Amino acid sequence: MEFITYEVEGAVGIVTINRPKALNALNSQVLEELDATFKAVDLDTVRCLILTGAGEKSFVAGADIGEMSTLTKAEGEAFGKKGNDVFRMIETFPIPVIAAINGFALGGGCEISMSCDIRICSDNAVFGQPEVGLGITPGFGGTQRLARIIGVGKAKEMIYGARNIKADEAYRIGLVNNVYTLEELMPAAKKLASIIAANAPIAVRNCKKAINDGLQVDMDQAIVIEEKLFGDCFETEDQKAGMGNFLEKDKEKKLKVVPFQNK
Ligand code: DAK
Repeated sequence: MEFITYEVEGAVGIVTINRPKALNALNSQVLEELDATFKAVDLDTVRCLILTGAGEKSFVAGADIGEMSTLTKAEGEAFGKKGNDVFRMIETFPIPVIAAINGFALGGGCEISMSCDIRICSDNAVFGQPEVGLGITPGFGGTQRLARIIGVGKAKEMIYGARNIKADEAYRIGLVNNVYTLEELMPAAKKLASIIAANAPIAVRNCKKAINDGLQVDMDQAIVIEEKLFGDCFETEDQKAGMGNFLEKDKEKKLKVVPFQNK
């Protein structure tokens, strides 16, 4: 791997896009390495991932403009598909992914953060979809995910106007869950990831699936999705241990930690 580093701390995996000379811009190689990194995550031991960028200036400054500038229509579609496949893989990844946004999150950078489950950022972060200023539409799901996260009106204002926003506004409109200083960002991300990782892993996975899948369908179908995923939990040791501990009034006992087993 030239542009991605991956470290594991306990049950938390940290994926870092490491191309700081280009502000971690996403070229084809970065996308391919991201794909390979996620596919290699050991899901028996890792329960939550953090995605961040190297350096103190940029999370991801977008898709690589140099690489995109010479694309033909067919190549543009292929590049878009490559990105979309990776972003969708992150969005539907079995375990939660936290974006720790340490600076610029523009274009594809804003888009990859929106493929993650939860976004937190440093106070120097800048978000935006500058594509219309470059003569293109957002191509990695920006038109779709931004509207779903912050609402249609705000998303249209940002996208049509190519208007960047700072961390405080991103927090105000719900694009990020919290803002930290740059020094506090990774410790906060790790703390959040550890809290998630300490909970029953199958239940957490099923929550992610229920929320994501349920949002794609109407409420009648959504609650059926939830019912099935809820039912699945009753085949797990965590459900028996978790409820047993409550009934035994043993508040000190932690949930029994069992390695996740695919059904
Ligand atoms: N691509 C390639 N290189 C980039 C880059 C990018 N997006 N952003 C920055 N760099 C490089 C710069 O070229 C520079 O390289 P050197 O000149 O040193 O070799 C280095 O990073 C440092 O950047 P600056 O010198 O510009 O640093 P500043 O602090 O002055 O400015 C900046 C920081 C983030 C404001 C500025 O770099 C900037 O405006 N960057 C571009 C931001 C941007 O427009 N991002 C959106 C890209 S468009 C699609 C698929 C995908 C997409 C669209 C369609 N389909 C297939 C339909 C996605 C589109 C995008 O993401």
